[in-house]
Amino acid sequence: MTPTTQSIQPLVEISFKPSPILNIGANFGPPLSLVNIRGDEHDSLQTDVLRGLLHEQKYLLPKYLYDQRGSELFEEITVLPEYYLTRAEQEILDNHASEIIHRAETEFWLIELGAGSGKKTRRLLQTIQELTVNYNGEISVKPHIRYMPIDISEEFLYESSLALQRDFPTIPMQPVCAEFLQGVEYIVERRNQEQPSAQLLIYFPGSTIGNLTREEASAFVLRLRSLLQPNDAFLLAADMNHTNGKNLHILHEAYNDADGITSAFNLNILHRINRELCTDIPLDAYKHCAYYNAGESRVELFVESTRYHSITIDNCTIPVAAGERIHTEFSHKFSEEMIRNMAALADFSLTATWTDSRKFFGLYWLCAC
Ligand code: AVI
Repeated sequence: MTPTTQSIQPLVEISFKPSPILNIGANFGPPLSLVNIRGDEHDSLQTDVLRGLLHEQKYLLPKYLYDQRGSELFEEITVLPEYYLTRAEQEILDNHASEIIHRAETEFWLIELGAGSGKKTRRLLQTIQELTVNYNGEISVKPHIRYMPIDISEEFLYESSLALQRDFPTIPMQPVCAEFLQGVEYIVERRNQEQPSAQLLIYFPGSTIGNLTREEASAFVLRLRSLLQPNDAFLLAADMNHTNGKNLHILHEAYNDADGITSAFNLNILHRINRELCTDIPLDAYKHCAYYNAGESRVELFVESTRYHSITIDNCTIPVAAGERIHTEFSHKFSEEMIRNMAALADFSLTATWTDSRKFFGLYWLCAC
């Protein structure tokens, strides 16, 4: 596939607040361009929904939770008092960003899986920017360091990268619109051609790895490792399971908040199907269901039917029993041991672990052996 590039115009007005000790000009910073290697292929909602509803244990693929409304609801989830994950990861970065960035080689490219516009990414970029201060207290562009976020949503990636480039003008940025591994493959090729000595540091934030099945997660880590070269690193964020003493109640509440935002997020998948496939799923017949399965170390999310009805899609009528559950998402949790083992199977070695003060969440430095 031929990459297309979209130039992001250099900025005339820059709305960052320069630190008093640093001398940053308003037009400072490299130009920014977005590479799109995603192509035109799009998901087939109808095929996927039909396949899932005809399965013995009915399911809907979790990626369909994230339409415009679903993404907005997820943003609301991240600030809920019960949803500790985002704050815990932020706490780790607030306390250890410098240590993390100093573990990297002098020449490195920070790759983020998911368009990072939020506080977590900013914390890392702030630390990198501090590295670029010279002895006169001025900062300069350091071409040996780059920030490259990968995301499938071109618009979101473009907007968030633009804001970051404005605020961190000394860090060269190259957003890549692609599936995660497709994007890493592209970046690896560029590294090999442009700066073979640069270390790749792949940051996978948010415990998003937990939304894959265990098999998918292992396959993902294995494939990622196969793309990397020795000494590249994988900075993996993962929510912890109950085996280090985390209360089961904490895990349950995080997905059953008092304001019903997680419920709205989960049930929104049915709204989306009705809207996009013109189906007539009776929304009032469903309720949110989420619980922690300690045996599997995961939260399981379903939408549960409260009465018998049927769903018709493409001339196919599917009965749904009262009490029947349709699976929508897994959120796997990990002990440090589970991370170490998954890493070892893929030829990564766990060389550093950072946790928040309550030991609810972990950030793991996995070095490609
Ligand atoms: C995106 N992901 C890490 C969230 C999680 O915690 O598994 C998705 C989520 N689903 C319900 N609440 C949050």
